[in-house]
Amino acid sequence: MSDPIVHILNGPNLNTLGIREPEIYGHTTLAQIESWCRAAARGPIEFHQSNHEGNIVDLLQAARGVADGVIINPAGHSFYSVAILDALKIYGGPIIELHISNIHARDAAHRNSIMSQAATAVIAGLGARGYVTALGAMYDLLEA
Ligand code: DHK
Repeated sequence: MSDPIVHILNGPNLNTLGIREPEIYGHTTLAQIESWCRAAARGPIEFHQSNHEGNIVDLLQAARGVADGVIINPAGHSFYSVAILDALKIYGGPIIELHISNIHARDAAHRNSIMSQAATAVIAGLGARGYVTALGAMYDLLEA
């Protein structure tokens, strides 16, 4: 696929990366992550962050038929949002669920993502560089 379009969506509190719990999330800001993704992009990308569940649902609905693939860090929504899970199922294309931290090694509140039911693949624990890994993996999926 030439010039694949990838949308990268970020959930609540990821706008505070760089200052929030750096021992878990590191010191990289979301703006730095976006610039890494833009530098690694092989086609158009959209990069969004919202603290509001409904906005994430709107962004997923807008991605349907437009984005060839979606990378999503649902953040705190990962563990309970049936609305976002449903929107992921409606989207219809490949989805990479991304977490900066290794959620599987965390406390009970941050361990069991319901989003994985709708994800094509899950990346967790690679830190902020996981976004660039996810973008490369998305291009691999789209070319397969
Ligand atoms: C980010 C969050 O905000 C948490 O709620 C998730 C995820 C983990 C991350 O590792 O990127 O549990």
